[in-house]
Amino acid sequence: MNAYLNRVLDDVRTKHSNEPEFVQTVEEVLSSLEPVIDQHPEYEKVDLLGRMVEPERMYTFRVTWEDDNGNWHTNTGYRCQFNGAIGPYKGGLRFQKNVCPSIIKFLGFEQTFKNSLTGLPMGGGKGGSDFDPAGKSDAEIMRFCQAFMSALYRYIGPDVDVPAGDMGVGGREIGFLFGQYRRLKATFENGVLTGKGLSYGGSLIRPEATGYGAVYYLNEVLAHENDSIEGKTIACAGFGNVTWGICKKAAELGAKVVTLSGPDGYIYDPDGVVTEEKINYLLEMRSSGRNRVQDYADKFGVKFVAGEKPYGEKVDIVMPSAMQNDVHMEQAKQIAGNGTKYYIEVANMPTTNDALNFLREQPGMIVAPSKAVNAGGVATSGLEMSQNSERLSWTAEEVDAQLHKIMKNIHDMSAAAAEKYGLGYDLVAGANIAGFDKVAQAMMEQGAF
Ligand code: 2IT
Repeated sequence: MNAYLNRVLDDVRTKHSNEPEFVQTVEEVLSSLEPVIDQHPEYEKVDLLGRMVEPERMYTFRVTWEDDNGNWHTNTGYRCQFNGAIGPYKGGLRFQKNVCPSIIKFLGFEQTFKNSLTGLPMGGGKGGSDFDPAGKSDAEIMRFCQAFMSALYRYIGPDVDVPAGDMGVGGREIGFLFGQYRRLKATFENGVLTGKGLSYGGSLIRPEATGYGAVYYLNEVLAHENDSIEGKTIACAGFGNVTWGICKKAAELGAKVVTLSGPDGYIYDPDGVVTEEKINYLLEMRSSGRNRVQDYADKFGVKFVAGEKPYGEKVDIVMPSAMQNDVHMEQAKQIAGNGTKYYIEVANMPTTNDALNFLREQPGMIVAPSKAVNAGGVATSGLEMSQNSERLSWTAEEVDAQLHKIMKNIHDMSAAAAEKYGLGYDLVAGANIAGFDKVAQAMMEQGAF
């Protein structure tokens, strides 16, 4: 690798040795950029990469809340405003026990490139808290969200930073967060958050968007291979909002998702998660707060495998849609051994770097990166922001048509960027290069920041 890239990477490894997820994503992205850096010696002069791996700013704040028994708890809240060169910071909030600076920064870094790929004017940001939503009552969730927003509201705004949901933050939480923002600011600035309910400025299709977008992207890959989605079997992981959207769109197009997973294990449903009853049951499992995928197996009488991941099942397409680093070398070898042709990442950074490189080297296997595949979620958040600023709402058909166009464009731009640098049909490198190009250009034109 080029000397400047190596220097930046070494600095990141040293400086962030206690932040493994952040180092991992920087290594993954920078490893694609060599041909670009070689062609742009001016980037080294202004230390463009050194700037890109340093968040513009990052807030850490105390969040104190009271549980239903009158006991008080203290959590840490974060908001990382990673890169604002092409638009207001934009990205989700994650509420999960393991949230820490490394996870927030890896997500913020990924988000910068992802948002750039959408073609919409959104910078990269991410936030959240080490609050564990499991087993909390609605009233506890409300009090936590209010306390969280009481600290966050001064750092965000429709033209400043626009948070949304991520793991542990859905429509219910966004409602409470927006209510508190409105109370504190005494203005109706609904463009400050996305993923809102329809009654106060949410967008149709936003709940479905990440999953639908992933399937639209998959369809572009299949078309490139003169293949079709009809009759294909898909292994998904997780059973959250994203997996739900994939099941729905895949079923509509004649494919079937045959696996789901949870912290307790995975299920295999040979008939597929295809009926309305099964697909809706995912929402029930989520809102029950039990966080168990075995409930699906019990209800529909299918196989449940305790403590295992679904990647050993033989399928046509693997779409890891649960969380970061779900697929290690062991799972990657199973996937390759099964002769799976399409490895379509969905969750943010679901694959360790060694596993990802292994899969990319498999002859005939096509690997698509999460920052491109899951970008339909944030893209539709961008469409929600447009509707809020226009003070009107688009129909589901209008939003879906835009989403579809954006996903096709992301695929085509990534393929073209890889092609331009002689890398062939390399969607991983192509997404990194295409996402980087726009942010780099904006930073260069804006001078030192
Ligand atoms: O990872 C992501 O792109 C999200 N959690 C959605 C972010 C957004 O602003 O809609």
